Amino acid sequence: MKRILLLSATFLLTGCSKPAQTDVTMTRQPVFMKGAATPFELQLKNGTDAATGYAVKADFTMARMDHGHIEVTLNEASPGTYAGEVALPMGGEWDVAVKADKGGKTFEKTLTIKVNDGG
Ligand SMILES: [Cu+2]
Repeated sequence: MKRILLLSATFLLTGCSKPAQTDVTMTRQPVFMKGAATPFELQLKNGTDAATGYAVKADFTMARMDHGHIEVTLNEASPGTYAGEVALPMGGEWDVAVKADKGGKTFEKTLTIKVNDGG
C-alpha cells in the first residue's frame, strides 16, 4: 500500500513539471569567469511555435554543492528567445530551474547544465 502511494506521488510530481505544450531549451550556456557575469539564452516553444510574451526567471543551484540560489530575470531578446546574465561562483554541474509566466499560466522546468571555465 505504501509503495503504491509513493508511486502515485512520483507520477503526480512528474506530471506537474511537464505540461504537454510548452518546452524550454538552453541555446547559449553561461561559463564560469571569476567575479564576472556571462550571458545565457533560453528558447521557449509552444509546440513548434516561439513562446512569446512570457515573464521568465531562472534559478541556479549547484547540483552537488551548496552555493545557495542565484536568481536571474531574463528579457525577451527576440520572439521566444530569452536572455540573461549570471555570475556563477564556479564551473561544474548546475541545475537551472526555469519559471515562465504568462497571464497567470505558469510553466516550470529544471535543466541540468555543465558549466565550463571561460576565464
Ligand atoms: Cu560548487
